[in-house]
Amino acid sequence: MASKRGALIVLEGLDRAGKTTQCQRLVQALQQSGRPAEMIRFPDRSTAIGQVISAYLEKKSELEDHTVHLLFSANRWELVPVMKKKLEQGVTLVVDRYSFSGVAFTSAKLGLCQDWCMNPERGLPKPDLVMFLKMNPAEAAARGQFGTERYETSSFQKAVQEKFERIMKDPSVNWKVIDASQNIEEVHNDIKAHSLDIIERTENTPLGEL
Ligand code: T5A
Ligand code: NA
Repeated sequence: MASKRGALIVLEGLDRAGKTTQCQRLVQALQQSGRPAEMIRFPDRSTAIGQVISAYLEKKSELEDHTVHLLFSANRWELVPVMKKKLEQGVTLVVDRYSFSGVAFTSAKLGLCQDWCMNPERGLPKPDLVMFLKMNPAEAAARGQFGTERYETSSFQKAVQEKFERIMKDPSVNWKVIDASQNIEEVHNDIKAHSLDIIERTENTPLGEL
């Protein structure tokens, strides 16, 4: 590779673990230190597919379980050309949820197996680092605005947590567990340290595939 590429950094976790807050803080910190960085979030509710997903999450529409899973996946695939271009240009992408949310949430619904859920994600750009913001589902639920969207019930979040624990056992993905019950600044410092390290270590390596 002629020039240094950006890193693909993903934040995962239960609803209200602080992913969006931390993605924004990380992008800001990277930019302030002179490293080009941008944030992406999934679902990207701005696209045509994203609007279908958003209506489903807001319980304004019903969709069959496999169908909605494939829409979440398609919503990632439609962003791949832009993501690859930015990474090649040296921009680090900080991503708020990715394939792992897709697999954890759908497989937490009864009857849909993890392998089936992972298949449409195969071939997507592979994150250089996935940080799991770990916290107790009950504590997460106590944070602001919990309980309005489709998956925001404590029993479902507990099932999602168990799925994430299984997904994190995959040694082909670079997982780091972050204690998300700390205050915003402490969580940020942990995330920033891991991110600076991975940006340096991946800048001369090729981007992988899931
Ligand atoms: N989904 C998603 C699928 O089923 N399949 C998929 O493929 C994908 C990608 C939408 C839903 O879609 C599902 C998963 C979700 O159920 P979303 O749009 O990301 O996902 O959900 P949001 O509602 O936007 O965000 P979350 O609920 O996930 O919250 P965050 O981003 O984890 O938390 P954040 O940063 O917004 O913080 C929540 C509150 O906590 C406070 C914040 O100020 C805020 O009020 N807070 C803290 N308070 C104390 N201490 C800290 N350390 C704090 N950090 C944040
Ligand atoms: Na969020």
